Amino acid sequence: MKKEVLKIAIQKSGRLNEKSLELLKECGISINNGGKLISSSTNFPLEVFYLRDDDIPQYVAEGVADIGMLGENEVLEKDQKVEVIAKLDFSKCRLSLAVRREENYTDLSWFRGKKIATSYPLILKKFLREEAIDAEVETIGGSVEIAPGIGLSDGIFDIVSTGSTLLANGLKEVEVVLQSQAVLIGNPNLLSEKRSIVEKLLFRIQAAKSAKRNKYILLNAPNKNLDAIINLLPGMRSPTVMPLAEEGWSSLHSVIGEDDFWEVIDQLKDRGAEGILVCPIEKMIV
Ligand code: PRT
Ligand code: ZN
Repeated sequence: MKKEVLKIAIQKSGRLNEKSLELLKECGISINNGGKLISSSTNFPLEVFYLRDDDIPQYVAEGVADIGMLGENEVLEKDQKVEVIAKLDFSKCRLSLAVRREENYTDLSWFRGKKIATSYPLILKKFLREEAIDAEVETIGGSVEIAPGIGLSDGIFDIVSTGSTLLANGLKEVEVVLQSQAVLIGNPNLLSEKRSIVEKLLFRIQAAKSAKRNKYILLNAPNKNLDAIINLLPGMRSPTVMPLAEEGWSSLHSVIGEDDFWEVIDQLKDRGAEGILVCPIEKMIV
């Protein structure tokens, strides 16, 4: 019987391409000569299709590809029959409404009767409908941020990341409509053999994601303060504690959230922790 191969669509070039390939690499998947239209993995039943992100939802819905990696914003805009299997924690951005800096913006009702330029008409129209705002939507392919400046529209609805594009074009962000990040989507009718490959891939993705969010921490602590320090560092089950050669001291190993580390560092020092090492984790199976 022919062995099933899972077909994944990723962006050919652009903001998502590198990160998508990097994630596959972190999952231990080696890809042959990337960059062509199709390439295959040497050590995982996976074939990679390189496409424009706009086309990925349709290809996945039609079963040309089984799964795909792209921005949630594009998935919502294309509104195809696909399911979101996992959030991937990269390419985070938001879709926002923005107006000229000098406008006296009060609230959403400002947009009544106004013209808004966007490359995301479906998401915008849905939002305006829900908020009962009657505004005109002007669909344009790109460079949305210049539309108010050239008199094409009163406001824009576009992707914002740092906000510097808005700033450079004399605009201010007034409403955040949607938060977005890269997601893994799938055809809803995958056969069980392909589903089990997706499960395997997901397991690896979760391990890579958890590893990124956490750090391995090692420190030396006086035995009398061990309980207090352990309370700050609960780890995966509980920290590992080993005696140091020096009497009355122990070495403690644990796992800590990247975001939590800076929160507890002062408390660790207050409790006598010394020689604190924080190291990256490559894979984490919880
Ligand atoms: O060629 P193809 O169609 O495949 O690519 P594309 O040009 O449609 O997409 P691309 O590569 O620009 O972006 C792919 C995805 O990256 C988007 O769909 C988002 O999900 C995500 N993403 C994350 C972003 C940004 N951050 C981003 N900052 N996409 C676009 N931008 C642009 C935005 O359009 C605006 O012009 O960057 C500008 C805003 O950035 P700041 O930092 O100035 O606010
Ligand atoms: Zn695109």
